[in-house]
Amino acid sequence: GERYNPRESEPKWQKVWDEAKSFVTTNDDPREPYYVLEMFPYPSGRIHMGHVRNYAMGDVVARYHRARGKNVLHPMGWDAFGLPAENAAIERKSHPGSWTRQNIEAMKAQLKSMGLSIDWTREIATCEPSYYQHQQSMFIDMLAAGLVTRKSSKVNWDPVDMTVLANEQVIDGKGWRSGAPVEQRELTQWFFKISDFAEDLLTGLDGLTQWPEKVRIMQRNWIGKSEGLRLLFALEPSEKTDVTSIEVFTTRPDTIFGASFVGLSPDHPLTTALAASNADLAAFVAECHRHGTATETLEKAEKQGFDTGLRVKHPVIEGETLPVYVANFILMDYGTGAIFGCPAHDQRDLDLARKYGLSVKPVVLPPDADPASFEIGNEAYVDAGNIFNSGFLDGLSIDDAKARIAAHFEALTVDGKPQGKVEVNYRLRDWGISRQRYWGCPIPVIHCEVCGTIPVPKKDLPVVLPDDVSFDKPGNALDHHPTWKHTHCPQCGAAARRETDTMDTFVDSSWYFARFTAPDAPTPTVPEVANRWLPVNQYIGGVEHAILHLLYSRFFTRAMKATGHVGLDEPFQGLFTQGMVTHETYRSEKGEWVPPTDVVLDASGDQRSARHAVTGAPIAIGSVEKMSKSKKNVVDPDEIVSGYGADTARWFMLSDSPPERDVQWTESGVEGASRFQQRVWRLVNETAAIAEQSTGTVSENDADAVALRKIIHRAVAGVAQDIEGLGFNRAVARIYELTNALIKAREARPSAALAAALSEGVAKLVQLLNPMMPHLAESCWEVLGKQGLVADALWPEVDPALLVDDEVTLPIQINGKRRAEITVPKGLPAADVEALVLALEAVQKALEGKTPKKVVVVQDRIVNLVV
Ligand code: ANZ
Ligand code: ZN
Repeated sequence: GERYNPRESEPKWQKVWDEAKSFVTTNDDPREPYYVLEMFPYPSGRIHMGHVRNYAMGDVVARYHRARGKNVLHPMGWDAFGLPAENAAIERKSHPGSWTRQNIEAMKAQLKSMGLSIDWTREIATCEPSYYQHQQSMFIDMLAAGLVTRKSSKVNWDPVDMTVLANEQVIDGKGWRSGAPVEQRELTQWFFKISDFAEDLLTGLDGLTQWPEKVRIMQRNWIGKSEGLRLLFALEPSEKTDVTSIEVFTTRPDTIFGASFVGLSPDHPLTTALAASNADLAAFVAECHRHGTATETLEKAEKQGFDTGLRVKHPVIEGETLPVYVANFILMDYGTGAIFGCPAHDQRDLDLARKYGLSVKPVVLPPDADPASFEIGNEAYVDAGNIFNSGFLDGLSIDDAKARIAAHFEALTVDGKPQGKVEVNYRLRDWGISRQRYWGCPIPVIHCEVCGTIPVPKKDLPVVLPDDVSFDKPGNALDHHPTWKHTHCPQCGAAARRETDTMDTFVDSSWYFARFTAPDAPTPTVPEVANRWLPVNQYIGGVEHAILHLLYSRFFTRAMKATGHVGLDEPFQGLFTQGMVTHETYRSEKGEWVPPTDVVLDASGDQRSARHAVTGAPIAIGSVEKMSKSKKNVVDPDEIVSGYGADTARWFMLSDSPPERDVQWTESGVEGASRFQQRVWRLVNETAAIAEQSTGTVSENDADAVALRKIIHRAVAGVAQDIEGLGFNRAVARIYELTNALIKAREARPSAALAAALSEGVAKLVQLLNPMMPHLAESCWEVLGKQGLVADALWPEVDPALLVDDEVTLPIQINGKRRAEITVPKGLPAADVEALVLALEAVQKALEGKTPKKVVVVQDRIVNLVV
């Protein structure tokens, strides 16, 4: 017969689905709703293999639940604001909008060529006013609800991109895009008060049982709840300051007897006051500011301190005093911006102590350590143990000592205030959303000299980005625009200035899943509609979004609830994070990276070698790495789709590894997938011919037919179970098995009964394949002469009787020794089993003509003969 031709068939079916509106979802459909969503892409220009994997998985889930009779919502959109568009505009002297919209068109065509079951009528792009006007409207609601503030804060400033960076955008002290060393600046910024929700976001994690545990742990750590003590240290009188005490925050008050210094943040008010009359200290503080504020940066930077000359009284050791240092690793916006240092049990404190010769006194004794000889080297001891060297705390566990010392300080006073106060702290900071860039959602406020900061009235929304911008000068093109920012105060009418900051693009992606439920509504959401669809039943995306995007979305959903836009807290019921797509790397003799398309692989035995496709020059095969432009080990989805077809690419992506792990793209793997496609095609065509001739029905008595039907029904049940558990590779393995069994049955020149089972099996195979290779499945469905589209067919019914094992194999023992076995129907009466056993050749031989004294049949378990 003819080979299957995906190049012809795939566009044909895509057109059929399109015209039939097969995947258009309505909100008033009475069927049970099911919402599956893949993280929407940034329109960078082209889709990559990571997208193919992500969307192939989502499409399997969508098509499967559709076959299960659900009303499936499976939308797609574009995370379309952001810096790369501006950078591209600068490079190409074009406009970020036209660059972005062109990319969207190109990528949409690519996605369409994958045959995804997406409702394109719901497409949204976050850069369009039709989307961001609602974001502006919700910003105004959130401002009114007290969920937004404006405050001056230290920010990470990227001196090349001329913008503020979020902490996460600072990698090793450098801007994530520019690579320039990040500086600190003080700016007035807009913030979402995510920290108000710290406890709720933390406890909410307990309910997210369909999320990967590792993601929940990352979120927990990010929120960073710690219970500790605020503790006052009385200052020794000094002419340098009038201040009489320093308040620190500690989570380890049990180590107080090991304290050897008090540390202040470079931004602590006392530091600032002292620096005013101390040039060396002022220089030290300035040096600290030359580095970013990201926690990660501070952890890695060398610990530096400055001795202020001030001393505090040791709070538990009579007559002792401790020096007060300013230290670069102490943050002003955590705790109180001041600490006490216990070098023996904190690495940062130890680094500082070793550098400046401060005392290191251990107070926690590791289990089994000798108190007389235990010493700290260059590593702080941070694990469990009992307290020693600590007066009235000696012998207590860490937890008991914490409680004991907290009670001790709570009962004392310094400056007339309690010396200690138990306190809960969160590492989570408010979300700074101001960006000094053009290509983002304008923050809808107006600054009036008389009235202050006034929200833009909703009737004046959207605040649209001006199109006529120039990027000649670095910085914010909105700010440089000749007229845009000049406006009038909505309250008093005086000349006023528009806010020129735009929102962090993470805001755009914090609610798009809700907008998809009513993408054309005149309000941000239609709450009844949103509440019916949400939470997203299954969200699928990269683990790189495990913290920020997911945390921001969880916050935003709560904020939308508080402002009446949705009625729930958690946006994503099920979360799945897929692994990456990797490929071998290749290098020329000169050490340059060579793309896979230029490489010919040879194999002789176990030895693999490679040469250049054109020049024949030898090429070294390198390690397997995540596909990346820098290593040139990328495979272009377009080439695969035009060469092998979308189904082959999808199948390979799903088949080769568990979906949470990395998958290695190989030529041979893709070829295997392509061959499988042809095998299925041949089987279906051959079976269609047999089915036409065969008039037989499945007979209960045809053992081969019953056996085949069992295989078929188990595959149907198993594939369903695997897809529901997102075990796509296991589902694929089952489909391979079923295909092999069907091919074997066909080659056996089947009886009429077997032929009927075979044609049942082939039809079901096509339905199992449909979520993964939907184009092939439609073509097969057509060959089989089935009504309608397989995309609309309901998932095949499983006959439960065919799932139970109805035969058992019993071991046969003669005088306690295993001699044979027998397979019998389950529950066969003992007398029948005995007769069958005695008739067995192996048993007769072993009995040597004797008659057994006793035959014991344990039903469905074992047969014992005593001779
Ligand atoms: C004394 C001590 C002894 C500490 C010891 C630790 C170990 P978590 O648990 O993450 O909340 N700290 C407090 N405020 C700080 C700030 N603004 N910047 C930098 N470090 C600060 O961390 C709390 C601990 O980090 C606190 O407990 C304090 O050091 C330090 F053996 O106090 B600890
Ligand atoms: Zn005004």
